[in-house]
Amino acid sequence: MTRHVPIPQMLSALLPLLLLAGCAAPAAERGGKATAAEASAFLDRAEADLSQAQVKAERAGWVQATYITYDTEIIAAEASRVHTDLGVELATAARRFDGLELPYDEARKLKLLKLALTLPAPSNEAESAELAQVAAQLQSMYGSGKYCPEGGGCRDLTELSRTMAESRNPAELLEAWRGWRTVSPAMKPLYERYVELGNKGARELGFADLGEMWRSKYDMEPDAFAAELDRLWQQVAPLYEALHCHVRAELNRRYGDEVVDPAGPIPAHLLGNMWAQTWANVYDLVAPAEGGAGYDLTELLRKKGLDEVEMVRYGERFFTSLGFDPLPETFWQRSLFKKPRDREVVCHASAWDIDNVEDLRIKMCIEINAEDFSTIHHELGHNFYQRAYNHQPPLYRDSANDGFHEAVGDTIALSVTPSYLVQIGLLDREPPPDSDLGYLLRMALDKIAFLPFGLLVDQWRWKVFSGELTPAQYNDGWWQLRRKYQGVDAPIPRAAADFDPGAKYHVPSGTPYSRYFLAHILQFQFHRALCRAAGYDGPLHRCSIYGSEEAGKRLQAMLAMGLSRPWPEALEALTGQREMDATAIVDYFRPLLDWLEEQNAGRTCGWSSGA
Ligand code: X8Z
Ligand code: ZN
Repeated sequence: MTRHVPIPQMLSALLPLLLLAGCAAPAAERGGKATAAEASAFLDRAEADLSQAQVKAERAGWVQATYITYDTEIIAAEASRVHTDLGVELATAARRFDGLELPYDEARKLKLLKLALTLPAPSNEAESAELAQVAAQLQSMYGSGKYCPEGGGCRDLTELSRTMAESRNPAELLEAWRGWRTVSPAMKPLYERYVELGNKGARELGFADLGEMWRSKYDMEPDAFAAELDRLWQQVAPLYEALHCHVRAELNRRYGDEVVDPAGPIPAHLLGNMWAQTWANVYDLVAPAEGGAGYDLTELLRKKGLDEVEMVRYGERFFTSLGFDPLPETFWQRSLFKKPRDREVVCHASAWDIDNVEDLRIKMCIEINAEDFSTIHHELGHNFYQRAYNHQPPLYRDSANDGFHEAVGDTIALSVTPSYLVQIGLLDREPPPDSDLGYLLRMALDKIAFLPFGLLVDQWRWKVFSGELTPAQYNDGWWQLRRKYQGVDAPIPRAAADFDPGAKYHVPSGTPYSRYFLAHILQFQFHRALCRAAGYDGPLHRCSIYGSEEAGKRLQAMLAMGLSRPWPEALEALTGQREMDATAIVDYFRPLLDWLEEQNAGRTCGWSSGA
């Protein structure tokens, strides 16, 4: 390898090997067969060095994300480069133990080491530095992006999202939708480079492309993982199609044939969300005529006069009610809860574990509404998971698979039921049983509506990484998938120079997305199992595990495993099942499906994807 390796780093990687061999070069270095003892020493050192580089990259990343400037971007890129280079170095070095009979942990850790990076850099020094810079720049461009119409009055994503959620004026909605998409075309050349260099890095590590590397992280063959996603999607697609049909019909009633084709895809600007990924903000337009949900959580939070920190306290108390320790004082001191007025930050919510032990934080521009109340639980789920596995060796300090990490906080949020809200004093009395339908419909507008979006973001990226979509086809390919899976279309013509995928955080930030699809299946599986552990046997949508130590113990046991065992074992520890299974989400929404089918009788359902 021609790449420069910092001398202290190289020495520290070799030191245990030298010591083990009594100062003679180790067998592998002498051209002999590597030994299990050498593998173990190599891993110890790799874990220590990687952790150190990771902590530095996390700190620099935190500062960049909470204070976007020319300098913080460079500092973060440099720290990330050092961490990535070390990761690539170690993944390559780990190959020398290929084929060696090893104890379980050594074999698993070597495998994890080869898969650990999300964005592997090429071994060429200049290319690695360029990739780190491109990645940091994309992140900044998204975070500081603004729509600035002629005549002044720039609006950022928070403001534009408010319009998307609240306005019922198609022209206003269209402007906000289109406006946010003026930010991303400038990302396109950078993204092309990101794809080229990321692919090169993945190929050097032995993968066909970066997409194959991402699909290889699930304790199964990459093709089997893609098939697994398809299988799960087939289980839930009828539910989505029924919801789509009802929502389209009601939007058509509201906006007319001019705006909503009663038999075609739904225009993407009418669904209450910038990406049409969740639709709960248009609940009032599609709600049952009688027996609505009976309360509005946003209103309750505002009436109570809660501030951002108090919202997070509610989330923490849910976890402590299950037996988890409260968050450390530093969480409250170091987190970012509120959008600063005087500097640019990446507002997209995230949870951090800066030192891989207990320096836990969230970064979120909290708004006082039901959506953010739920997102707070989502983020805290990450933090409680991180703390539960912090006793594991560094390479095991992660979730069983990335879908598990995304599912934990959402699982808890499923327990934020009306009866729970009564228990904690946010709601005066429980709504009558006939409000269940409204409650379920609102949940479906979040959870069911999300599923095809959760699937398609990586379907698009896999095609981009494999070269099936060329840069000239990036945007068209995106909309083909949006039509095919979501039955949603762009409200106005799009051009090849547009880069609509770049208007979604996870594309410029390089965050894999299949994890959220998995999480939306898994959270219902977790919820069902935890409700049973809590001794509950009524309808799943009314179950809250609040205060159940039994459920808490079950959850803690799985979280504490981290990544030490293949995910089916972690799943089994919590649910008794070894397979991801969409029957739980289908069971949860069963009463709604019956109602949707009644509503849809006589309606034309489905859409032509026009691919
Ligand atoms: O990005 C997130 C979290 C942080 S991991 C806020 N989510 C996805 C999104 O916003 O697109 C949660 C659900 C899907
Ligand atoms: Zn998350």
